[in-house]
Amino acid sequence: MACKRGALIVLEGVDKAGKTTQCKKLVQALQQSGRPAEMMRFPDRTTTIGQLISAYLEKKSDLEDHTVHLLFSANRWELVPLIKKKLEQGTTLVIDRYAFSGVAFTSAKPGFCLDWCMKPDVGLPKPDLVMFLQLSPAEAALRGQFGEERYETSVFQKAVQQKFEQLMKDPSVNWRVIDASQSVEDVHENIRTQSLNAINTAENQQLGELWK
Ligand code: NYM
Repeated sequence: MACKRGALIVLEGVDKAGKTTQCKKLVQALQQSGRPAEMMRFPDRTTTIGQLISAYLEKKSDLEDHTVHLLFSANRWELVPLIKKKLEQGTTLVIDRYAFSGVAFTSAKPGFCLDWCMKPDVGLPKPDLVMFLQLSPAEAALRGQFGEERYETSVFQKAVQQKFEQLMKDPSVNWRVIDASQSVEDVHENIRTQSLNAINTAENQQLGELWK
């Protein structure tokens, strides 16, 4: 490898936990300290597959549940060449949601098991660090109404939270639980410290394959 690789860092959590705000702040802080960093998000609604997903989330179209699950996964796979290229070039990627959201949201629907939901994402680039922004449903409710998109109800979000808790029991993934009820700055400081450790460790490690 010509230069030290960047780290793959993922932020996960239920809706309203502050993932997007924290991803942006982390990328800014890394860049300001001279470390190349970029943000990505899933779903990436800009691609052709992403546009199908976006229409589904906005309730402008209906898709069969297995089908949309596979589209969310395909949306990650289509970005894998870019992810690998950036990491090889030494850029740290901070990603707002990844395969864990994919599994947690679909498996919260009736008739889906965790195992089936994980299969399409087996072998994706494995994150060096996954931070789960923990926020109770009561605290999430204090942050205002849920939006208008599909899945944005407190009942469904509670089911999603339980699925994330099951996924976090997997020791093959480097999970950190972050208390998202603190102030934006305190949460940021925690995330920044964890990320700097992950970046240092990743430099000397090969990129892994998720759930393999
Ligand atoms: N979502 C996100 C899924 O159902 N499966 C996935 O694989 C991913 C990445 O899409 N409610 C859901 C979670 C969110 C919604 O995300 C859109 P965002 O971060 O609000 O754009």
